[in-house]
Amino acid sequence: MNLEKYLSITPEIEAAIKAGKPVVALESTILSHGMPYPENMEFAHKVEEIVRGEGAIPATTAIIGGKLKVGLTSDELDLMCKGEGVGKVSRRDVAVYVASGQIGATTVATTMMIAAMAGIKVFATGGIGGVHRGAQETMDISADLQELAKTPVGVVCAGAKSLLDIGLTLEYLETMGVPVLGMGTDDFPAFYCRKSGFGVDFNVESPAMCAKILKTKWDLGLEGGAVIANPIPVEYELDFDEMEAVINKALEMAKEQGIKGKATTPFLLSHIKELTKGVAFASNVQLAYNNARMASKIAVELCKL
Ligand code: PSU
Ligand code: MN
Repeated sequence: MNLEKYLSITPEIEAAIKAGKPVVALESTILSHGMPYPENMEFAHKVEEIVRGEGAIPATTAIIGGKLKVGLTSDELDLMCKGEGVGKVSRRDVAVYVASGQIGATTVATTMMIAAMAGIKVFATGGIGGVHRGAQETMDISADLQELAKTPVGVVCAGAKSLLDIGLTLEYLETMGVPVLGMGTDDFPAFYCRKSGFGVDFNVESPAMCAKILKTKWDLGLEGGAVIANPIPVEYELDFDEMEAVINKALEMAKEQGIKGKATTPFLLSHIKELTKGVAFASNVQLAYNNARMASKIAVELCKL
């Protein structure tokens, strides 16, 4: 490995990692491909402020100028939000983007990879990718799940959107040995909704306990990360049946238009936003803030162990 050549960590983040201070990774696909411009600008900056408010340091990741970036300048954040010419980079795309100097937004999978290379153990996002509905035929299973099985980062999310097959996603995670922890909940959340109808493996009562579980897992030499499912705050929750109808409509449109592969998730997300007239976007922002807060608390606790 020749990481130094490719990994570019801001001095602030590098110093924090060396000193054992809490750092929280944040992804950029949620900015470039998951949220509309210019509304995503406020989000990108505020989510970093929230992490700082909890006593941790934010580390948004991206691929820019042939480097795996850990920590973005304000201009770089804006570039990712504009999203012009910014590709969506999962594990298979990383070397191509670095070698060719193209600008890439990092998904959950690639943010985990880069975080692990830098020595960051906790990452906050909105929702993870998973097994898509109909995967029995399409084999569309997000690379996020394989990454969770092999890369040692705890991923704080609001569960997964029910545009995925949540039952199969949880089965896949079980097979790959990935713990699914619910923060104060027995239910695996469905992004906009606090409950998906499926359970988590363990209800974890506090960030301290969550940190202890992560530390123990890695002390034992168990590879991979964990899904840390943090339900959307009640006041921002949307109605499950209404969202189900919207998601089904978006899935129908994707099928009609022959949308496939890596375009699927961004297509569905943008149509869900249109179909809900922005209400879903407001919830999306709030659940991501909530996850950033929780991830920071867990990172702070992890540093005490
Ligand atoms: N789910 C969301 N919002 C997102 C994503 C997923 O609700 O922005 C993004 C994340 O970056 C995730 C990626 O890692 O989509 C998964 O894409 P795919 O299904 O192509 O692996
Ligand atoms: Mn896919």
